[in-house]
Parts: sequence; structure tokens; C-alpha cells
Amino acid sequence: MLTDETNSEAGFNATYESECGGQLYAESSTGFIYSHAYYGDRKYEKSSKCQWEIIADPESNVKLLFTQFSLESEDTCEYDFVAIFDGEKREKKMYGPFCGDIDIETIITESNKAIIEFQTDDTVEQKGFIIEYASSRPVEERKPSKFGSKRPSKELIVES
Ligand SMILES: [Ca+2]
Repeated sequence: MLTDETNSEAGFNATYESECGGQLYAESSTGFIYSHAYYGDRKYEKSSKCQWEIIADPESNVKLLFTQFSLESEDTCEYDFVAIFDGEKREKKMYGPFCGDIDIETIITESNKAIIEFQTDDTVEQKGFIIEYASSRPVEERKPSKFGSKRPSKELIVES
């Protein structure tokens, strides 16, 4: 993983170069996101900014489970943090920012897309995180199942 450590001014316009992040598809089987390539062997990188887009099929949601989480701790999580956005529009719904050593409950998006942002500053690194992701069907799905119908299959329905 390459990160650009020439970040001069902290702020929203700081530019970073990074090999991390990417676009992933959520399926019913679980996938894993690591904060960095050498998770477990090394701490995460300084001055990095990573963004993962996780997309489920249009009728599903994205389920995220933080199985490991250890970032530099700070009261308002300004130094190193993870933030989760629900859907295409960033202002729609945000979870976090998260930092420190915390237990985060499972997050299930309302849309079929989750954006995970991971940003670090230029001092103090920690172990990082592992996030499991998978697609999740909405609980209140009202569509009748084609295969779950109890109506006799040979019955003809005539609409008058
Ligand atoms: Ca840091």
C-alpha cells in the first residue's frame, strides 16, 4: 500500500494517494475488508485515506459487522477514524466517526450501498480493523414468495 506523506495542511482539501479501498459487491456469503494489507503484522499507514464502496443488488441492503476495531483514540475522532455512509448521497445518513477501541454493533444500510471511509493522520498508528460485509434482505419485505405460496398450483384465477 502506498500513501502520500506530503500532506501539507490538515483539512478537507488535503490530498492523499492510496492504493486502499475499492468497489466491492455484497452477496449472501460474507466478504472481509481489512484496514490495510498487512493487518496483524503491521499497524496501518500514516496519512492515508481509503474509501470502499460496497454495493448489494437493488432489492437488498448492506450489512456490516466490525469484528476487530482499534484506531488511535481521540474524543471527537478527528485524527484517525472510520465513517460509514448509507447510499449515494453523503448527507443522507452517516454512522460514526468511529475511533479508539470500541465495539460497534452491526450496521445495516437502508439503501443498497454503503461507503466506508478510513482516514488517518501523520502520527500514532494502531492495529486497524476488520469489517465483514454481506447483503441483507429487508425484513419487512411484502412481496409474496413465488415458492412459498400455499395456493394450489393448478387453481386458475379468473379476474372478472
Ligand atoms: Ca493517527
